Amino acid sequence: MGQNLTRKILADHLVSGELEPGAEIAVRVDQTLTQDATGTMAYLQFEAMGIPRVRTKLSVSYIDHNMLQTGFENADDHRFLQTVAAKYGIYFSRPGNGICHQVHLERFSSPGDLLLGSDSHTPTSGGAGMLAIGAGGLDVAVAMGGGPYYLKMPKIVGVHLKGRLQPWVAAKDIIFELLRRLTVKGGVGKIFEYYGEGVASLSVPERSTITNMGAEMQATTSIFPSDERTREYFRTQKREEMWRPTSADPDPEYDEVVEIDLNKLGPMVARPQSPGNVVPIEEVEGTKLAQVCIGSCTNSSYHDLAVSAAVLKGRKVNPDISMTVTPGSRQVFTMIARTGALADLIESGARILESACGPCIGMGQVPPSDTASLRTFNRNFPGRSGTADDKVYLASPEVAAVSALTGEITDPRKWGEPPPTEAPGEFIIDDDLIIPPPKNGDVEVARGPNIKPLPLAEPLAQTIKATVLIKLEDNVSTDHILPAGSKILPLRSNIPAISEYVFHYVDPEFPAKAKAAGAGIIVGGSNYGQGSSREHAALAPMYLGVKAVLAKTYALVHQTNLVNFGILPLVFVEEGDYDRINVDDALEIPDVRDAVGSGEVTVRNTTQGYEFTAHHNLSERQVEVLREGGLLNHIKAHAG
Ligand code: MIC
Ligand code: SF4
Repeated sequence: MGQNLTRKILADHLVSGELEPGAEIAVRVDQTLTQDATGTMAYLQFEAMGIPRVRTKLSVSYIDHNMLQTGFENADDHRFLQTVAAKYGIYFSRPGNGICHQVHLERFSSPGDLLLGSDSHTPTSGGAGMLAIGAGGLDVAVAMGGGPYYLKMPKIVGVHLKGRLQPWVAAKDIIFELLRRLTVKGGVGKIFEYYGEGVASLSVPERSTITNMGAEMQATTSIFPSDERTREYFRTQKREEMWRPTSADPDPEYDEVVEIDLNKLGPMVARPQSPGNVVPIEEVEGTKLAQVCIGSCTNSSYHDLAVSAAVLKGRKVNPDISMTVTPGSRQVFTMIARTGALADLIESGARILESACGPCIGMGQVPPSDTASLRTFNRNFPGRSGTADDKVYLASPEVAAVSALTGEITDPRKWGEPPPTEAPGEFIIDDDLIIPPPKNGDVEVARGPNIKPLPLAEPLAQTIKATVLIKLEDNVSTDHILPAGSKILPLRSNIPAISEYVFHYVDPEFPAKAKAAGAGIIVGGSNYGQGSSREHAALAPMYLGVKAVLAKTYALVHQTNLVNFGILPLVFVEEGDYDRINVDDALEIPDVRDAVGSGEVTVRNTTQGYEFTAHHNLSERQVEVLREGGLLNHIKAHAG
C-alpha cells in the first residue's frame, strides 16, 4: 500500500522520533502565524529567549481578534505587535486586513509546508495542502526561534469523500457530518486527511471550511491534497509559482478510514451549546431567531458571501432579525464591493462589519437575552457570544441567509432553487496592509501600560499539597476556563488582570478562592480544555497557584499548554476516583517530583482519608519541562 500525504509531509519535516502513532516526534516548522490575542504573549516569550531574528522561512503577525478599541489596551497591543514584528523580522498584517486564517490561506499558504499558529483554527490552510497546526503561543515562539514542534505522532484518518454535494448543501455540512459521527472528542490525537473522487468537486475555500472546523473534533489538523483545484486557487491569487502538487500515493494506507457519500448529505445545524450537537435541519426548523451572523474564519470567503448576497438580493432581512455579515479579508471585502454583492447585502438590511473575528469571539454583536442566534461560525460554547444564557446555532451561509429572510431556521431546499453565483476569474490582489519587516531590526518596541511582564512558573515541588478548587463535567472548553469577549480579551497581555476572570461564568469566586488556598488543583472530566489553543487558560491558573489538574482525558493542545506553564496534567485511572473527590478536599501528592518520572503518582485525599493512583501520558522531555517549572525555564536551563 502507498504512503498517505500526512506521513510524507511529516517525514519531510522530521527532526527526531519515529512516525509511530503515540510516540513523541519533533518536526521542523516552515511558517508561523500569530494573532493579536495570543500574539502579545508569544512575542514576550520570544523576546525572553533572546534571539535577534526569527529563523523560520516566514512568520506573520495578524491583528484580527482585539479590534474593538473601547479602551487604550487593544490599540497599545497593536503598536507593540507592529514594532516587535519589525524588530524581529516578522510580516505584520494590519488591523483591517482580515482574519488571520483567511488571509494566510489567500496570501501565504504553501502546499507541503508546515505551519504552526497560535490559534486553534490554523488548520484552515490545510485546505491548500499545508500541514497546518494550532498550538499555544509558547510553542510558536520556540518555532520562531528555530526550534522544532513536539507532538505525539497522531493516527492518520483517511476521509474518503464520494459523490458530490446536492444543491443547498455546503462544505460546512461535510464537517458537520464528521462531528455528528465522531463528536467533539473524536479527533484527539488524530489528523484527518481527505481523499477520493469527491475532493475535486470542492474549491479551496470550501476545503478550508472543513479543515478549519476539524479543530472542533480536537484533531491535530486536517489536510486536503494540492491538486488542479488548488492550482486554480493559487492562480486567482496571482501566486501560481507558489503552487506545487502534493498527494498521497495511489492506494494509501491509513490508521482508520471514514467514508462520506456527499450525495447523501443534507443541510445540518449544530444546536446550542456545542459544535458537536449536530442534527439534520429538519429537527430544528421553525426555531425563531433574533440574530443571524455570517462570517468568522470558517465561512467568510468570497464564495460564502456571494452565495449569501445572491439569496438576499432584492429581498429584506426579517424585521425581527439583526443580521451581520463579516468579510473574512480585505480581499473578500473589496471583491464583494466590486461585484455588487456588497450592495445587495446592504440593501437587504444586513449590517456590514469590518474584516475581523468580531462576534465570533464576543467582540460586539452580543445577542439579546433569551433568544436564539444562528451563526456560520465554528463554536457555540456557552457564553462565548457574550450573553451568559445564549442559544447559538451553527449552520452554513446558505441556511443562514435563507433563515435571515424568514426569521426562523429554514431548510433552504424548501425555499426554492439556489440562485446562480459566479466565481470571479481573478481576485484583486493588494497586499498594502501587510508590512514586510525592514532589513535591519533597529526598531524600538512600543510597550503600553497594558503589557505586563511575563510570569514564570516554579519548579515542580517535591510534594504537592493543594486544595480542590473546582470540579467540572466533561468537555470543559477553554472558553469556560478563561472566557474571551470585549471585556476580558483586551487583558491578554496582562496576566495579573486577566487571571481575575478564570472560570468567570462557571464560578466567579474561583480567583479569590485560588489565591486564598495558595496552592490549588482543578478536577475535570473528559476532553478537558477543548476548543481554543489559548495558553492563557493555563498561564492564568498557574498565576493563581494551580499546581495540577486531575481529569479523565485532555484536549492535547491544552494539555501541552499546562506542561509549558508548569501545571501537572494528571489522569484518573478509575472512574470512581473522579466521583469520590469533592470541592475543598485537601490533596497531597507525595514525592511527586521523583514519582512523576514513572508516569504514575499517588494522590492522598487527606480530607476524606483515602488514596488513589493517577497517571499521566507525558514524554520524558515533558516531565523534565515540568520539573524545571515550564518550557521557558527549561529553555533557559538548556540554552547554549
Ligand atoms: C477562538 O476561536 O477561540 C480563538 C479566540 O481564536 C482562539 C485563540 C484565542 O483564544 O486567542 C483559538 O481558537 O485558539
Ligand atoms: Fe477568530 Fe472566531 Fe476564527 Fe477564532 S474561530 S480565529 S475568534 S474568527
